[in-house]
Amino acid sequence: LITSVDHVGIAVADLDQAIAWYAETLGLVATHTETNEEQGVREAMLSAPGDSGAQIQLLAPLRPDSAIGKFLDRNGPGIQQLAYRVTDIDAASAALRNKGLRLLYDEPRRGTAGSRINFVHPKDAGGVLVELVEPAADQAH
Ligand code: CMX
Repeated sequence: LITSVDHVGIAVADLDQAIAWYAETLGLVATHTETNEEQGVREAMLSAPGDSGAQIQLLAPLRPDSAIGKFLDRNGPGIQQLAYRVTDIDAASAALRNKGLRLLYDEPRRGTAGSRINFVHPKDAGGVLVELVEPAADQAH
């Protein structure tokens, strides 16, 4: 059901500072930025120039009581999630539920660039917050 690693999500306090650090230090380019009110984040997707593989997602909180706000409070900046790409998130969610894993949402919600997302609770996935991403039809590659 999983086709690839889609992205690794990193919590940051200041999105613009982090984008600049990744560009100047590692040469990664921000290909997409957006605000997701429901998730309480401002986010950016970064890639190495010309690379169509897994991306780095920088996540900055819109509010202190958001998932990223709480993560920063507890841990400081760092890796917050690992996201796997799936072709059918409804089937993937059902398969994992059948194995006894807790999915955080009853139904997928809206993620980056119109994708559909859900999460496996980190306590059911070896301490890793696992995101499932079904890209929007026009974004799949
Ligand atoms: N990675 C690994 N473990 C984590 C974690 C993370 N990101 N976040 C919390 N935990 C651990 C905590 O350390 C804690 O462990 P202990 O009990 O051993 O101390 C436990 O999980 C807490 O679990 P909880 O009380 O059920 O939940 P929290 O209030 O800490 O929230 C979570 C955690 C995953 C439910 C919440 O962050 C969430 O709903 N995440 C999904 C949404 C999200 O992350 N959105 C931002 C990204 C948006 C996007 O990708 O587009």
